[in-house]
Amino acid sequence: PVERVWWKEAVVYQIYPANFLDSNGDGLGVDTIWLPPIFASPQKDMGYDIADYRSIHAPYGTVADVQKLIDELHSQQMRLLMDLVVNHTSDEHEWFKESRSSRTSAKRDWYFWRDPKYDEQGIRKEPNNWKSVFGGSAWHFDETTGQYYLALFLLSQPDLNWTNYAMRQATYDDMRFWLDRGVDGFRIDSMNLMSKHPNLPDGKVVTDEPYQSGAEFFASGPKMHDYVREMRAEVFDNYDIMTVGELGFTKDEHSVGQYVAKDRRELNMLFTGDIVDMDFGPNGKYERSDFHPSKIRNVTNLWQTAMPKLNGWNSVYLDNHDSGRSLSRYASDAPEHRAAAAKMLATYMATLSGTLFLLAGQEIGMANLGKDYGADAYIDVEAKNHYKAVLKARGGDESRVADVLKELQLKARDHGRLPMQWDSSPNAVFTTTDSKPWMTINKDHKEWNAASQIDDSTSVMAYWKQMLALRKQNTDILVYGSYSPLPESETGEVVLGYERECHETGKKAGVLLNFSATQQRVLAAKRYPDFSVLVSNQDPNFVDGQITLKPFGAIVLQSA
Ligand code: ISL
Repeated sequence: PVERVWWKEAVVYQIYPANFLDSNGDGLGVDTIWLPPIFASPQKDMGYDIADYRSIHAPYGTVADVQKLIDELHSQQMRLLMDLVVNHTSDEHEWFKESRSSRTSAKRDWYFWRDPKYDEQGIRKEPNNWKSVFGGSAWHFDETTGQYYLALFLLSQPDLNWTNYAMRQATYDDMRFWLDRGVDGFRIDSMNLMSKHPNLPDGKVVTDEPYQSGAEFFASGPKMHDYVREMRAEVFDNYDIMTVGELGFTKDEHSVGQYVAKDRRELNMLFTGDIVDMDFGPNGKYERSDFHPSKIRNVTNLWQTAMPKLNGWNSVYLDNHDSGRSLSRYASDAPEHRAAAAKMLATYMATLSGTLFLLAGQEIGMANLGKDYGADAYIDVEAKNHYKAVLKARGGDESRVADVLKELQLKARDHGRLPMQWDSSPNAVFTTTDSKPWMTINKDHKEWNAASQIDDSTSVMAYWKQMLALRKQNTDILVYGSYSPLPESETGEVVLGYERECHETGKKAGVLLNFSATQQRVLAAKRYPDFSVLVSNQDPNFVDGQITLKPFGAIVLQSA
């Protein structure tokens, strides 16, 4: 049997700090809050560029305010998860300022500094061909000392050199600073980029662009597991906390197992990212690739079946601040389907094994910005850089980048960062000022908002509450139970079906989810002659051993 722990049963609610307001106590049934970085930062990457890990970005408050938040959450048996961004800092961090000041600085080696290379014409070149995640070279020349520094994200986010022992110790001290104040765990940003290949070799040339990914030399490098284990032994093990690593680039079963297999004493769980990448192209996020329900079937079956074998634990999520809303990408935000589709996705999440992570707004069916928003609505660096680069490559002609805008309308990080839609008032109550809010407020908030759903028993929010309550009541089946996929021959191509079973009691739940906008007949009903309907987003129809699922219909059946 699987060991029971609080963090396995947790329902985490991710709040985007720049977007939220406050809560008035109407419970959704979540018990843990994840706050992406709220620390002192120039905000070039919405706080993922930290200038001081021990102070708070002034507009958000102070360390004392966070202490109050922690204490209040604890007094309500809730918990706080923070972002731990230690692959890189801001260039305004004292460590970097000192490191950059001279070649002999005591902190020089805390970051990656390398001499330039020169081509045959004597022209200065970067130390290698690695490309930044946000475009351009990952190396930046610093006039002060005549060397380049490495920054895999923005040039203002220099990468920390984890081979340096003193840097690691200083970072562990920063972690203890928050854990000693009662923080209940960390989501570890860009976790597997901390160990790079010691020689920083050129990445394999796969495109005709000047810079190449290079990920094979900076993701899950040779020392990665030593660092995670050290972090765990020196810091994490002294507290009762949860740890979630964000895993980029390497996400095969074997590599994943190495981080989460219980006996390896590394992390509790991971975000492998493949669930948010299902409509990315092979050469990049903004390349066209249609979502098909077979993709979610494959990813779900893969990790739900693999994790128990690996003796690890799953994270269950569909949305985060780095992508478009799952509702718009994998289901439907068309007016006639939106509520059913949001409920179907809620059914999916709440009936899988793992720790749940909801992005604020999912519970009211928030969607992407509509197709009537132009490129100027997108303000995140990733979207902007990509748009500008393609526009430039196509001669600056706006009429030739319609395909790029189409991809942004699906996947830009901005959608995951839309201000919370509290009500139908002009600024959705998110802000009371008359000045322009920092970020577009989706005009669909007039109809899709919390206020209109809170007392409506048929709303998406009411359905989420029901699903989360159901999950709590059936922890033995839905959190800890085994997972078996239903064969496609019984569900059809576009319906995802699986069974969950409690190890101790043998009690079962059958889940059927229609990921299409058309009605589907499902043969799997034959399995369930004496099952009852536990929950559904439609009136279930049983006819001759078949179930008819309406567009985006969802049914959970339960054995007696
Ligand atoms: O956002 C992405 C794709 O659109 C990812 O490649 C992302 O950059 C990567 O998963 C790392 O993300 C994390 O670190 C970044 C930050 O911008 C992201 O918001 C954060 O989730 C740099 O700190």
